[in-house]
Amino acid sequence: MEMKSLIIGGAGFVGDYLTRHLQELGHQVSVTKMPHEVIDIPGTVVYDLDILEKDSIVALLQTVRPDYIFHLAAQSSVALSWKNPQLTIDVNIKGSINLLEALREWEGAPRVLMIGSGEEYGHIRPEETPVMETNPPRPGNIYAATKACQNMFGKIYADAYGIQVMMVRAFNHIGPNQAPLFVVADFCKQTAEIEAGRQEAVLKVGNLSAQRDFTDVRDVVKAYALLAEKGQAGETYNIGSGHAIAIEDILQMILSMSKADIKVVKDPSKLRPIDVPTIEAGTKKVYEATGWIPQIPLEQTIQETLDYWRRKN
Ligand code: A2R
Ligand code: GDD
Repeated sequence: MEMKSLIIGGAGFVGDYLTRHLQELGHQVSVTKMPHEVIDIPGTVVYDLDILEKDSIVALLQTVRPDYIFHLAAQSSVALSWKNPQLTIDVNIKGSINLLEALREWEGAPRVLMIGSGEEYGHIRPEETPVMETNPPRPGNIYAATKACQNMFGKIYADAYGIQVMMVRAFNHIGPNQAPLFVVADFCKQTAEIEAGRQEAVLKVGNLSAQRDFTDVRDVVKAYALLAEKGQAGETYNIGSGHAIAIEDILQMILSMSKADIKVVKDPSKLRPIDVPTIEAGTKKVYEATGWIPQIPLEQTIQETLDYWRRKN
């Protein structure tokens, strides 16, 4: 039987890759987007949906009748969450509750994946790394706190109402087509612009000492599909590579891929009030549940991201 998948917030970075992956798996894919966004993937049915409108979610569920739901809609930037906490709280907290309430109202019983973040762990103690799902969350920024909240809602709705919802904590995911709001896309875009002579040979950076755990988005969406099928309701799963790397090392990797003579300069406007030092995923649980192991090496992802920005410029 053909599976019906609904991706909420599918016009973003991950949505595009997830749509294509689910199609490859033979799913019939419906995707929601914000009215200002465009989705142009053949074979998908596209709906406009603002998750702040709960009644529209119920109506959509009645129309699509999905077997699987992937909830990607979010204000996804940590940096922006410092500048616009209200928007972040509205979309990430109220939006998630709206979806969970809509799921209570609708008579169907889809399997739902809610995408949270490795940032939920926040202030991780040295002896707690790589961090496991059982670790207490100590969020260090507004975005992280909203995602920790979403995670708790998911658990409550699974336990109290039997909603088949699984929670993911996705660590940093990267690849071609990511918005240059995020570090790898940002550094690759600047490098490509410098090479093309459109930016003076100065690359502006923020905090280079942070260590984060990066995975190719194409590996990440495979984990999402596997967890939607095999995950256990009410459970949380880390999705990451299992290895943290300093942003300084990411920068050096990108610079080594360019022949341009580039000067690196700290831009104080890129620094965050708090930037926790290390976030590294413990990945045993997702492996045991699904057999998932990321395949694409970091160097390859970064090279392909840099080449994407070179073509785009
Ligand atoms: O920011 P926009 O307007 O381009 O649209 C984003 C959309 N979105 C919404 N969708 C429905 N109702 C809303 N009120 C609403 N506000 C924002 O969610 C965007 O198209 C999508 C999120 O995509 P990205 O920002 O590209 O995030 P990405 O990297 O695809 O991450 C997917 C999930 C998120 O939950 C992240 O927090 C997590 O993975 O890392
Ligand atoms: N964006 C950006 N730009 N970050 C920089 C820069 C810069 O010029 N220089 C250093 N950084 C550092 C940030 O301070 C942070 O420590 C790290 O690079 C990664 O920043 P981002 O790429 O903006 O991602 P993030 O870690 O804040 O959030 C991403 O990963 C989360 C999971 O760990 C997003 O994809 C979130 O949606 C996701 O939940």
